[in-house]
Amino acid sequence: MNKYKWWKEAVVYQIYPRSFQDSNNDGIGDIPGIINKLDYIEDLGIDVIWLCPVYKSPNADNGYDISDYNRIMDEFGDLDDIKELIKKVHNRDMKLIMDLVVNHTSNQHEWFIKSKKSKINPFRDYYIWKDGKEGKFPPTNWESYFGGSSWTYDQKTKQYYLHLFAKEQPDLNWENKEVRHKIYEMMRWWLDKGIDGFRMDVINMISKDQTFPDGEEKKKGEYGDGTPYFLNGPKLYEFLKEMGEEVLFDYDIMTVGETNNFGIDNAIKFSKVNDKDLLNMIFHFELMSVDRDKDNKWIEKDIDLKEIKSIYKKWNQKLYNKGWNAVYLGNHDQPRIVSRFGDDKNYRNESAKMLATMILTMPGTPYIYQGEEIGMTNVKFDDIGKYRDIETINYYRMQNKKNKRVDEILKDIHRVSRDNARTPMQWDESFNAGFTESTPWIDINPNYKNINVKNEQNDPDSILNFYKQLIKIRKNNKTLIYGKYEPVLEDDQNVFSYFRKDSNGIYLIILNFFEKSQVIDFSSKVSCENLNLIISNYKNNEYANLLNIKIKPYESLLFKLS
Ligand code: TEU
Ligand code: CA
Repeated sequence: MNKYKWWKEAVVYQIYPRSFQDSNNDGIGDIPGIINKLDYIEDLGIDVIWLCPVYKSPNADNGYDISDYNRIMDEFGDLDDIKELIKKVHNRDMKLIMDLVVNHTSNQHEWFIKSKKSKINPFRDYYIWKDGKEGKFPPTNWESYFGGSSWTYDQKTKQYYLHLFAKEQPDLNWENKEVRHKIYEMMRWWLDKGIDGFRMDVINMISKDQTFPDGEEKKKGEYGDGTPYFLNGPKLYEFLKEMGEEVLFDYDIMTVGETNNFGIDNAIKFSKVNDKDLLNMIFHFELMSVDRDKDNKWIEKDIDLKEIKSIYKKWNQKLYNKGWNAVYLGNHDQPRIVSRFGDDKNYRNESAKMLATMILTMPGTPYIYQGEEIGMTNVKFDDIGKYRDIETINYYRMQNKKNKRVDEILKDIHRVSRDNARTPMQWDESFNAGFTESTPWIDINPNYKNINVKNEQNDPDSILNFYKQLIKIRKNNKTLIYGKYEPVLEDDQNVFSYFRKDSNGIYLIILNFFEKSQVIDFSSKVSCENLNLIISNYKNNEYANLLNIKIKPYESLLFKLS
């Protein structure tokens, strides 16, 4: 039996502070803005808020480049604001977890500023510095996640430093004991302020193969794939075990690792160390490449529902009683889920609810990204000047250099850009969607007059109200949290269906991922005397039995059987 834990029963809401609510009208969301909206979050039924980085940062990558871990970014407020936020979240019986970004810092962090000064200073070894190959090439051919080499040459000391992301995000040298212990100290400092855990940014990248080999070239003469040498590296387990012993094991907290390419065996292995909880759950990325090339996010691929099914089946069955999962479809790095996995034109309401049903009836802790609960969609800015994301802007530049047509580049950006998820939260139909009274740091999605919290609150059949109901249903039916997952109809190309089962009952979930209607006979799959429709995204009559169920476009059905 799965052990009961508060973080398994929690529903998490992710906040991207810059785009949530601007309290002082400078166009940038802030901590007091979040405090103003705590009623809204509580009312939704949320237990845990995950706050994206709010630390001091020059914002090359919107807070994922931290220049001081113990201070708050000026635009977001100060330490008193965060203390107040923690207090007010706790007063509502909710919890707050923060982003832990310790694979890299900002190049403006004092450690890096000192590190750069000379080859022989105590901070030099805090980062990863290397001589060039043959005196003129980067030490390895690894490509950075944001394009280009992952090494940047520094004129002053004539060496290269490693940055797996932007050049403004130098990678810390985790081999250095002093670095590790400074990080542990910082983590304790935050935990002692009362936060309830961490979402650990790219945590499986902290250990690099110290021989620094070249990666396989993607195309002849182009950058190489360094991931075999820094993903799940040789000392990852040792480092995280130490983090557990030095920090995590002393607190009743929640941890979620952001771990691309981790695999199920690692998810299990890292979930417990010395019988204590280490990484409670992880974000695996397998669903994030069902519509795109695994190695190049800009290359589109058709969604095959059978692939989605097999990913869930694999993770749910292998983790059962052995580990725990984080369930998400969207976040601040991904397009909006209704635009990506649903239909944001003809079936926005239905498909957003269908996806919500899936997220909230899966094993694992569900994560809702701000705006998802009102069915916010991707945005199509017609001009690159309107985009803010460093990855998007780099992509535009590089494709432009390769002479790709501007309309083609923009088409890719409309589909894939991280800014799709970063346009401001749409609170109401007033000027700038009630996000700010001045110019927002990034434009509001023009559909805000139609899609906004106020409209959703006023409509009993809204996506928002559907989320609220679903969250209640999940909380009141532990089978949906701890029950065993069993797939049905594995070969169907359009309909996703599964059971959740335990000694308290059986639930049957039916989700149509497409527009095509069909009739399916479930009566041969399970015997059942009483059939109870708990929730659906259509107004349905009662169902007498499981024979020949007609499934409408993007329909979702949650039944309890007895
Ligand atoms: O993301 C890491 C990551 O692997 C991706 O989601 C990445 O942003 C995307 O694939 C790029 O194509 C984390 C943060 O969530 C992201 O916002 C940061 O930019 C990144 O780390 C660096 O800190
Ligand atoms: Ca502000």
